Amino acid sequence: MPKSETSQPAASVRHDPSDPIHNQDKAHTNAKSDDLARDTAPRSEQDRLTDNFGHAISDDLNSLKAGVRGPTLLEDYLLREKIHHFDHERIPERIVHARGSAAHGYFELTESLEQYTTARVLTEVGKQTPVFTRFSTVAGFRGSADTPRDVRGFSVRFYTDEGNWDIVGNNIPVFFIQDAIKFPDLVHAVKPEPHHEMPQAASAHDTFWDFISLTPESMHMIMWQMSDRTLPRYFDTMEGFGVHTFRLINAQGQSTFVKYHWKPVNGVHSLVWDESQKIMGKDPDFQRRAMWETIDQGGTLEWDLAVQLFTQEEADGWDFDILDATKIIPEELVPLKVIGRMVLNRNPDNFFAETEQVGYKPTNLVQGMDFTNDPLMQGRLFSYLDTQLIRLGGPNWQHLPINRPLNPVANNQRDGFMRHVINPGRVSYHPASLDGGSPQEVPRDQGGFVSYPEPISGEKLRKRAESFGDHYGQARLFWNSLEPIEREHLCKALQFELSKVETRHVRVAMLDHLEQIHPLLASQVAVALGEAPRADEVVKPGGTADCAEEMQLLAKAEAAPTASGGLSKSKGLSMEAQPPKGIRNRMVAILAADGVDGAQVDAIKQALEAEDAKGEVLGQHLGMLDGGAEAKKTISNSHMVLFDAVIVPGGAQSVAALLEDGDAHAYLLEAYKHGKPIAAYGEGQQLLQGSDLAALVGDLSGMKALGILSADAPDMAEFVQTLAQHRFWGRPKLKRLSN
Ligand code: HDE
Repeated sequence: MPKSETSQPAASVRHDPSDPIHNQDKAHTNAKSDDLARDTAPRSEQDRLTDNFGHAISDDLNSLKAGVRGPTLLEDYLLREKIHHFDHERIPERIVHARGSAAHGYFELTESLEQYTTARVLTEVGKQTPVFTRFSTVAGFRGSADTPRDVRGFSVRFYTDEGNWDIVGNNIPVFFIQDAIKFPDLVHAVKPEPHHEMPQAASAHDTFWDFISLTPESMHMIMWQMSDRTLPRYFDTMEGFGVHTFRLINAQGQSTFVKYHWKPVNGVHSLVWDESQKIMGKDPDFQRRAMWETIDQGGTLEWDLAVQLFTQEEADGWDFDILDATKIIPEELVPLKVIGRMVLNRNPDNFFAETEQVGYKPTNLVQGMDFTNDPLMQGRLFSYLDTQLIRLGGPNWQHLPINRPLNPVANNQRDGFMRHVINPGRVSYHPASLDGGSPQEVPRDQGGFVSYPEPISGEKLRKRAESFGDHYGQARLFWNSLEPIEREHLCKALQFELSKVETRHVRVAMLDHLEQIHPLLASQVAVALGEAPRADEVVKPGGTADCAEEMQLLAKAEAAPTASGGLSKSKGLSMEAQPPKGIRNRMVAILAADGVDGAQVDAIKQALEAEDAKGEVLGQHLGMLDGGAEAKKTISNSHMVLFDAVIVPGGAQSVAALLEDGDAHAYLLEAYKHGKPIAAYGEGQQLLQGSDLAALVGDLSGMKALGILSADAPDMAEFVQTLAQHRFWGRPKLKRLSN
């Protein structure tokens, strides 16, 4: 009889000390991790299994029955309690940004903003403020993949001494709409279509583009969305933006406007579309896993916080409105000032309790800060509080450990579902003289929050300001600022997305908008859709169409920006134009089989680790390979798209086996196609020379400038420098390999 059918109690299972999940580096504690520890259940000390009221359980594997083969008894309260809990373990997922991952860390201020604000988090240089930061996609469900073409959420909560401060931002500095009243429509349009709930986590469908084609204010955002910005490689290779204009208030009560920017220390890098799509199948948790493993192995993810500070007088001189969230403020008008660094260094202990239950809200500001009248932001001020009522089940969601602030909460609010705090005494109102009369209001000079007394008057109306009226000017500024390869990718993204739209008039309406940005761009998209070109010159798509030719054409397409402070292009918008910043947290595939040169593999791995990058041996089988390298992944259970580069080390027997292994050949083909560095050392060069790739491209030995390295022994300095460049776009196209 199987053991589970006996009435024997289960053997007590202690946690396995070699289990990596339980051995996370918990060295990175801070005030918030100590606070969370108050509610974190001890792991190994509690051996006795109990129900939720503390009664010890003798058998958790068999329900209470009338006879060993008889019906289950209603009396079985243990069965009912367990299933009751299980039945209610799901909460509604976020209506947007459902798919997300988060980590703990700290923010350290390096430059005081004392001249501009009294907020201590922005004035106490050297102080480390605990943070909890969540990255998300927007459209997909909670179980969707990490890498669709989508805007990414970038939410940072600072647990400051003066209460929580949340910057609930995105990885794109502008938004689709100018007014919050359009948000439900935007989200309904992009989400899976309501009749058949397709497609998942994708904007390439009719309802999205129908809405967009009727919403010209979205054109600037559309350019960002169709660029490689919506395909970040890792979380720590994407920027973050507060998007709206906020206020800082100094000790004299003066207001300065501020925009927030997160700049990744590792630089800004993206996937290519073919790679993104493959990753969704090969490892839908790709970015989540990369963050988890980096931190679990003692690494960090880091961003600098930069601000743009400006006055009302400066804003009055610009040809766009600082309250319009579809506009950036070009760095040439207001330079970025780096004021501190965020370091993420600790994984959550429990995904649900922390990442799922965190409720960010833009109204979490501390004294010395305030909002502006941006009509998009004004709607958000209501929405985030409202949404938690249903999602987290009532007005006491602030009590949840991940949501409560570090400083004490004291007020006379009481009751409601799931009240966790026991408030003694008879006073539940304010003002009160009973029970000592506390808590008392706090004057501004002692840290009480006071709104900036901006004079306001006006007629009550539903109208958009004329200063919000330019919808194409900054779209052109963005286009002009891109490098040719980025323009080519943007054009290809539009061709892909709009070719998925089944309704012709929607496709044509979008071409009309694109024409306003640049006729050459509109033309290249038009011909892919089978429509008449919008310019004289055009590169026809098709089996032999050469992207390089299309790229050359698009490179010539200079537009005439407006609403851009007189600039024709702006720095900081192109990712390609930014200089490489090293290889930290990059992952390199090392292809190996039995007989690999283990000493060479060790040297390669050590050289990568010295730069905080990682070499992963992919064997033909798991475990120790003859020759002395350990494979923790295999060539067939992994894929090139999950790595940033590939190395074939020496070892005659290993290389002979790889030459016979079609999957190994596929790594080289994929790396080549996606512009990633390829290196072969010693006998490894034979794989390169005899590969399917060489059969298609020809001799690969003289292609160092295109990121293909080969040598008798590894030159790791050269490899590191090559990897730092990420992609080599100029490689001849593989005309005989389809995407
Ligand atoms: Fe959000 N947004 N949003 N949003 N948003 C939510 O709040 C909303 C907007 C952003 O990691 C929801 O707690 C409205 C802009 C992020 O938990 C909801 C409007 C920006 C996250 C909501 C916007 C964002 C959200 C859903 C138009 C960039 C994930 C769950 C006025 C600056 C937060 C939740 C997390 C989440 C409403 C527009 C960023 C429904 C009404 C603009 C990063 O309240």
